[in-house]
Amino acid sequence: MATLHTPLFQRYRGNPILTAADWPYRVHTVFNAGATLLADGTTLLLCRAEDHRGHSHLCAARSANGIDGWHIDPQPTMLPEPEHWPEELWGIEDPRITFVPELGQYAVVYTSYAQGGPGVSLALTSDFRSFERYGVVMQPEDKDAALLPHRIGGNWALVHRPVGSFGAHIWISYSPDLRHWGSHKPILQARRGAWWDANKIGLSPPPIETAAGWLMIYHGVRTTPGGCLYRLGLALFDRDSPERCLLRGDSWVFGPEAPYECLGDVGHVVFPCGLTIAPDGDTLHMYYGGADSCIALATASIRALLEWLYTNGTTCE
Ligand code: BMA
Repeated sequence: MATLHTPLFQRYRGNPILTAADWPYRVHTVFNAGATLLADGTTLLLCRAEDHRGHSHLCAARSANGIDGWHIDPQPTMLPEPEHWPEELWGIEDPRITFVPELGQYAVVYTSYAQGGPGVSLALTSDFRSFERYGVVMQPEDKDAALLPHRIGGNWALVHRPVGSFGAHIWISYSPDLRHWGSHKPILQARRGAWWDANKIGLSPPPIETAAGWLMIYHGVRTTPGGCLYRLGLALFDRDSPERCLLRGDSWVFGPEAPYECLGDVGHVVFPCGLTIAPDGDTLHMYYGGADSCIALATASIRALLEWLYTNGTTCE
């Protein structure tokens, strides 16, 4: 029986690291930030900022150590542009960042939200100041998406979470050009019944490429009479065929416990969209939204996460 509440992730003592009170302009909340390391080692967070209409935009915060001393853009970094991109009418949310060496650019994959529901949009940037939008790459209802950093068998690969009568499971799709997507395959299913990840699952940060395969931190949602609980679990996918799930943990590895994770606009939510890996190649900094109201940091060892999966994981059906 796997251990619950393992100390695989350590919360930073100074959490939350960023809140609306830190913002140089008026916002209601900041949460669910994408993350990356820039070439000079600076940590960049692309934060979801919600205004007082309830609409979100993205704002960059930069820090030398990824912990404190954040320099936040004085104005929104990426605003919805519904005049050109109608799918962004109600905002842009939950970015995941992937550096793509072949393009020499960062891919930002985010949720665009309008009357049709949430969909997945993609933009490329080299500086997080200007963005080349590709528009909707997965039509509604779909979200929780990230691009893998290199082609797989000649095609780009996008992990995402469509929702339909078939459920809310994690899928992968492929494209020759980042615009035309196909070969859609479900890769990880929400469980049913009395499981922590019974009702919906979705990719959290972009999958981590390791020698053992793609390590995925995913969120699982359990609907309860008191509301939804968002927790995190682990799964491992084949490095050459990322649609092949190798192992999945039965228990969650991180869940809402701290006050800033339990109290806020949406309580009992931990929701990471980004992580960075330290120069040691093992220590990851996971940035997550707490209760849809702040940005917090937890650290973990990739080696320890993999060891945990080997010990506690079960093979995927
Ligand atoms: C999900 C997403 C996240 C949010 C979470 C909890 O569906 O919309 O942005 O953090 O719900 O409210």
